Order: sequence, then structure tokens, then C-alpha cells
Amino acid sequence: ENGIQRPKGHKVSFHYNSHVEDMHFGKTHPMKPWRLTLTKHLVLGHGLQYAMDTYEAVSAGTDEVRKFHAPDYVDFLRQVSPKTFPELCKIPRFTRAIPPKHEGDSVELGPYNLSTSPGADCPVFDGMSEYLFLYTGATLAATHQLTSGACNIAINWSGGLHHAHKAEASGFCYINDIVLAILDMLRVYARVLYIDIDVHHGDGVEEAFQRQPRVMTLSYHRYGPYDETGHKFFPGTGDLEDIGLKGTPGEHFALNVPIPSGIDDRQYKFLFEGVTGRAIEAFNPSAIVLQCGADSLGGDRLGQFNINIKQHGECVAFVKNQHLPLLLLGGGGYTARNVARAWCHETAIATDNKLVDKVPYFVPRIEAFKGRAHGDEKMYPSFERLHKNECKDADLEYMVKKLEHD
Ligand code: ZLS
Ligand code: CA
Ligand code: ZN
Repeated sequence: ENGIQRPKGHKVSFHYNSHVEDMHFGKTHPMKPWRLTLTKHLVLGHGLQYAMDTYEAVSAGTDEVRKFHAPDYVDFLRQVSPKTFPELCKIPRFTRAIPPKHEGDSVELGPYNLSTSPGADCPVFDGMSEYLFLYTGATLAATHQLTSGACNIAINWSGGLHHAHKAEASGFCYINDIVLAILDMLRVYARVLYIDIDVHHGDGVEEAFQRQPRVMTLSYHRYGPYDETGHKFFPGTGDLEDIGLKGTPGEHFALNVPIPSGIDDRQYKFLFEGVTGRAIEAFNPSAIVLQCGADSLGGDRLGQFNINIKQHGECVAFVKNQHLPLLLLGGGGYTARNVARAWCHETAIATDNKLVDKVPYFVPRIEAFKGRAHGDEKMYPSFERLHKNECKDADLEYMVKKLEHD
């Protein structure tokens, strides 16, 4: 009815389980799983399900998660809830992972950087264990569809949690579904390129593969002082000079594009297409994983870029046009209505569809779409409060040259 069609010449599979929507990290916590409800309603409202094979995800198994994460950490995540947390913290096997307390720490941290305090980045909340293994299960199912040749593009918007370490949660991420997906892909593909357009550095993925020449990681991110406070933008890594672990086969197989605040569409396009294009040429990947964190959009609650949905989507289109097996994952994104708009738009791009220029009739949460649309930008509402642009064209040109050399 909306003219949605299946793509010609390639297949797309979409992986999701609505149970991830019920989760709450805490009242003031910026990570809102209900952005996935909004995304789902937009995708279904536009009829994009008719253009893809849709699958309900099941939980990842303990053994699957242990392919990257430490066995004790996985056991802890399996059992943890606000009720069990205090008891688990006393078990000797887990107490080793409690960080030392520093003078002036505002939140009490338990094992693996987890905490029941409401002021923590990685809180322990009700249903957390189910949530973690579900988003991971969705990523692994998507990966399997790709590696088995059942599809050419596989999507999981609930995945893309790039900060999680082997035995530590970090920055809203507990299980690194991306690392697990890439490990699985290495069984089938000779070389995997990981690209990360979340506004934060993809440190967990880079670290996991820093010695590995079969995986190239490429992250675009805000880098430098956060504001006048002198604090660095999270996680504080991902300098231009960081190109993989020196003296290992992985040296030269990590690339970082550190960006000042306020970068606009034109500047981002120049950087993204210049650097990504050269990386693909030089690395010749057999498959690509694209983390589509939507906190790089203008007006994001945590992000500091001024990218519109149009350009964010053009990054996806550019990668899709390489015609390689492609895994599309979510990630950050803290202004929920824009996250949903972006990921729905990108689902349309993956399936070669153009969306009708109106909000679908039966989308239930009307207040989620109150952003104004005008002029050419109807499908891509421009953002009202933009960040001061500190991004100099000359610096971008220098970066493209420098990275080309690396
Ligand atoms: O890439 O900046 C930090 C670390 C801190 C400041 C915040 N406090 C709580 C801990 C110490 C230095 N953390 C970042 C993490 C950003 C993770 C991005 C994930 C991803 O998008 C992938 C999914 C951060 N930025 C903002 C906050 N944390 C933050 C803001 C507001 C709150 C509420 C809940 C908790 C405490 C009050 C919180 C965190
Ligand atoms: Ca990034
Ligand atoms: Zn982020």
C-alpha cells in the first residue's frame, strides 16, 4: 500500500525480540530501550517487514558468550539482578573483580564495574540478564543468516554495544555482541572490516582485535575535552595515532578518526567517504560490520555532532554499495525520536525502499514524532539546537591524508 517492495538482487533479514523494550536502566539513565519500540513501530508502520525476512530473536547461550567474555563474568551476568547482586558480590570467585575504592568516588562499584547505585553508567536493573542475552542472541542470529548465505544484509538495531570488555562492563555495554559476531564471521570470511559511526570510540571492539590482522576496526568519534571542565569525552581513547598494537600483526589494522564537536553533514561526508573508501581499497574485506550508533545525530542528548539523518543514512548507503555481506547494528542514541527515525530510514535504505513522506497511520506513540519537518527536509527533520562547530576543514584534510598513509 505504501509501495514497499522486496529489494531486487539481494536479501535482507531483520532480527528483533520485543522483550528488550520492557527494560529500564533507571529513571535518569540516558539509555532508553523504548527507543527500540519507536523504531519497531516506524518500521512496521511503513510496511518494511514486507521487504525483509523478519525473525524473532532467542537468547544467546552461555557458551556462545564465553567465546569472548571471561567464564566468571558470564556466570555473573547470567545470575545478576538487583535482588541477587548483594549476595553475588560476596562470592570469592567474583570479589576479585571489585575495583578499589578511591577517595571521593560518588558511586559504589561492585564486580565488573556493575553497580546498583542510580548514578552508575552500568547499573544492575530488573530483567537485565534477559535483556543482555537477548540482544546478543539477536546479533548472533543475524550473523548466522549472513554466514550461511541466507541473506546479504542482516539487521539488529538492539545490538552494537561496543564498549564491553572481556571481563568488565563499560559505558552502558555489558556483553560485546559485536566482538562475538566478528569472531563467528572469521570462521567463514578471510577479512572483516568493522566500521563504527557512533559518536563514541568503539574501544571494546578495537581492543579485542588489536593484535588481529584479519579484522580492521575503523571508528569515527568525538575526541578531546568534553567542555570547559577539562574532562575528556568518553571513553577518552581513539587518537589519530592509535593504529593497532605496536609490534604485533595487528599493527596498522586499527584506524581512528577523532573529531571535534559540531561536525556537519558536508564535513562528515568528506571524512567518511574519503577514509572508508581508502580503507576498503587497502584492506579488501570479505564482509563488513557497521555499528550505526545514532548519537552522532544533531540534537542528541549525549552527542556533540550536527549530522542529519540524511547523512547518517548516506554512510549506510555508501557501505551497502560495496556489495559485501553486511551486518547492520545499532548502538548509542539518546534522543529517542531521532534514533527511531534514523534506524527506520536505514532499514529502508538496506531494502532499497523510499519511504512515503508521512508518519504511518497506526503508530501509537504520537508524542514521539513531534519534531517539526519543513521544506526539503521533510523526511529528515533538521535539528533545532545545534552544537557549536569546532571542526576545521583543514584539519579534516590533514586527517584523510594521514590515515591514507597509515
Ligand atoms: O557509545 O562519561 C562517562 C563516565 C563518567 C561520567 C558519568 N558517571 C556516571 C560515571 C563516570 C566518566 N560515561 C559516559 C558513558 C557513555 C556511554 C556511551 C555508550 C555508547 O553510546 C554505546 C551504547 C556517560 N556519558 C553520559 C553519561 N555517562 C551519563 C549521563 C547521565 C546519567 C544519569 C544516569 C547515569 C548517572 C546519572 C548517567 C550517565
Ligand atoms: Ca564511533
Ligand atoms: Zn555512543
